[in-house]
Amino acid sequence: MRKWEDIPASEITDLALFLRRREFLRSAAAGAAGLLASACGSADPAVAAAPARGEPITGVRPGPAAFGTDEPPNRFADAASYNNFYEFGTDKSDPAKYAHSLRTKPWSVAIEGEVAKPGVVPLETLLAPHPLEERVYRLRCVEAWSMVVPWIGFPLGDLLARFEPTSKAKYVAFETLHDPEQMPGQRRRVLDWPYREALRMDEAMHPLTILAVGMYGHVLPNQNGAPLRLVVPWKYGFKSIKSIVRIRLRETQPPTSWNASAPREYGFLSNVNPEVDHPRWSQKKERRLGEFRRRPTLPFNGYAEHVAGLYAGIDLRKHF
Ligand SMILES: Nc1nc2c(c(=O)[nH]1)N[C@H]1C(S)=C(S)[C@@H](COP(=O)(O)O)O[C@H]1N2
Ligand SMILES: [Mo]
Repeated sequence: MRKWEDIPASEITDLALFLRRREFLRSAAAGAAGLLASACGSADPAVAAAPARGEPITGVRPGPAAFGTDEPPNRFADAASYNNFYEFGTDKSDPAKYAHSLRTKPWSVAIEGEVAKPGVVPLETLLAPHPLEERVYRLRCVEAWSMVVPWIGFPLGDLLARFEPTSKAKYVAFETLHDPEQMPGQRRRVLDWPYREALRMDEAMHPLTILAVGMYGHVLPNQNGAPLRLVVPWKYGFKSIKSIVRIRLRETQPPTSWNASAPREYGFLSNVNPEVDHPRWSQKKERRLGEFRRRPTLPFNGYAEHVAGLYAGIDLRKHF
């Protein structure tokens, strides 16, 4: 057997992570047991239990082979317990603890603005015509961590086409639910609620852009944006808006939450770009969840062959 001091540092860090994970799982299990044992009393509902999976989704077909990746997906438990969802708090562990207060049934989405057929549509009706696909995408957060997730969803463009965008539709704006009762983080004005995001029409119609309803074969956990979220894999994670209740097609560029709150730090396009630093940190490298070694960040998060053409002739340092 190898002696402890012969193990290279890189393996020790992985081992340390592994052991800490074991410890975490054990305390989570103990927490869950405690919750059962004391029907009422001191049990802390915010105990970080292992994240639960939603209902299984069946009949999902694989997405286009060209968009696939050989990289192994992150663990479900990591993707569902390290989240940005400020409506439930600003800590990465807050959404998994608190997002249970979001009621995702019933759910409707308003489709409005520059469309021939606007309407407020129940989620079931909205989803009905769209075959679900699995799309294994990298998502790169602006805070320099990344993950690989098998999403279940369908192209946003297919949905928009049904509502018949007018010739004036140049942008698509999205809004998250605004309800401080269900989303306690909205009681603090860390952002100007509701959370808003937007895409140019050509970005929205691009086949890489999807609306997701599930991940890892199951309905999305609330903390990952149930029941309906955007996934735009070549842009920084904050463009992938969660728990969408409104989609508005517009002629002019819509305001977006992060751009409005810190325009020097977050541009409208927000394409993943290792050459353009965030004013407070570099964007050259990223850390995949569950790993310690940092890896280089790729232009357009590795999707350049599919989307670089959308930005031909645009100065991407100026339009970051
Ligand atoms: N409504 C809403 N959507 C949001 C956010 C948020 O705070 N509120 N955070 C964004 C950010 S910064 C990231 S990195 C991704 C994280 O998605 P994930 O938790 O599924 O990994 O969600 C994005 N969508
Ligand atoms: Mo992010």
